[in-house]
Amino acid sequence: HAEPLADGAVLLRGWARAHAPEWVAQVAAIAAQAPFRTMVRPGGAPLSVQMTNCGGWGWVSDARRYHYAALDPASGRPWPAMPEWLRAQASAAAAAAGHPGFVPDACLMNRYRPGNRLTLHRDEDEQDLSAPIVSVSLGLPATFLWGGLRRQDPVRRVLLQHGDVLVWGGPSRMTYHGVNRLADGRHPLLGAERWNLTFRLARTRY
Ligand code: MD5
Ligand code: FE
Repeated sequence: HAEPLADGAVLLRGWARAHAPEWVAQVAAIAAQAPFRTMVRPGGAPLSVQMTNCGGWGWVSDARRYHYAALDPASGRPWPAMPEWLRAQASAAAAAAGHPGFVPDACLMNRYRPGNRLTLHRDEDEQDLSAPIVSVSLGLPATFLWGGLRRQDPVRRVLLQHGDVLVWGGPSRMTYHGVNRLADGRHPLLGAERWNLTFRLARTRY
């Protein structure tokens, strides 16, 4: 059920659904150590989505910059380690999408509540842009906005549902993308929330 969306981008519909309770338990265990929090953007405006991380590196936004940090700024301690189960799932999804050998060192976790959104952006804080990103959606559905290589390019809308896995690599790695405001709703596992996990290679291994 691999659905090519563009050169290098593959949607694995429902790939994570069978093990969704395990995904939820893994994320809940991480959030118990490093809680979801509202980050601010350079300039000071808060991000709408709440975030946390696991792995050797965590993506952080603060009033000065976006960057990857080894320590959780809220606690001063390292981010929780990436559980081996999550790492293996991300590697398997990448392989199923044509990117064998992907070993992520960072997992950013986004929590959306109704009304939360992610404005159009590119993921460009990673050192090795040739590595793919594996994105896992859980809970309420969301409309993913998927543009082109330039901000002003037309945007496609793709509904991301519970258990969907998107793999972005190659020429599509640097496309502009975002998420529309989350509509109200209720999901059996997550209630009125959507969780999105993005597995990345933040630092080059060479
Ligand atoms: C989300 N998260 O649903 C999305 C899914 C983020 C983010 O955008 O930065 O946390 S990840 C979708 C994605 C990742 C990397 C590249 C591209 C899309 N892309 O080229 O379109 O919370
Ligand atoms: Fe992104």
